[in-house]
Amino acid sequence: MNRTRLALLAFAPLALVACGGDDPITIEGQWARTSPSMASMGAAYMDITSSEGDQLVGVSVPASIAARAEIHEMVPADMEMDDSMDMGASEDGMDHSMDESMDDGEMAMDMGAMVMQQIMALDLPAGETVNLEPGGYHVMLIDLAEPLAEGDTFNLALDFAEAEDITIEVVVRTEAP
Ligand SMILES: [Cu+2]
Repeated sequence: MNRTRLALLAFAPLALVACGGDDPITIEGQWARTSPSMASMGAAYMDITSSEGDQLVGVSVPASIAARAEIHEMVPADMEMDDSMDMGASEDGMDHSMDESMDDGEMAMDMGAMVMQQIMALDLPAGETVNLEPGGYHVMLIDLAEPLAEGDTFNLALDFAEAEDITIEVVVRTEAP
């Protein structure tokens, strides 16, 4: 019993650091890569946990990395035009979705007839870890200044509906960590 209590006490400061003090958002396992066959596009992935429930409503990277960043989801191709399409998705975003799904042979094989589209808010249910991963939700980096090179790092700013904005450092990898 004493041992358990000691272990909990020892762990508490670590937990605070991981959550950024008062911040109820935890980000883990972040990484990014250049789209395998489209050097002008990149994607960033991570696991996000909100202890209180929140929404990710915006993402941005320095202009030295990419012209802009968007939150994307993968949907079956035949749903692309139905009402699940967010009003905020631009024509530009749709064109890019189609290009990406056609050019990325690996992804097309894995996903079948899946395309990606922009979403304006990613729900983060309280206490649930939401995975941004290849083939699912991701942060799209559009118009990369130059292709991401393995080992590079860059800052990614995450805006939340409730929590304070967080900026994380993302490492470029060739495959998931
Ligand atoms: Cu995308």
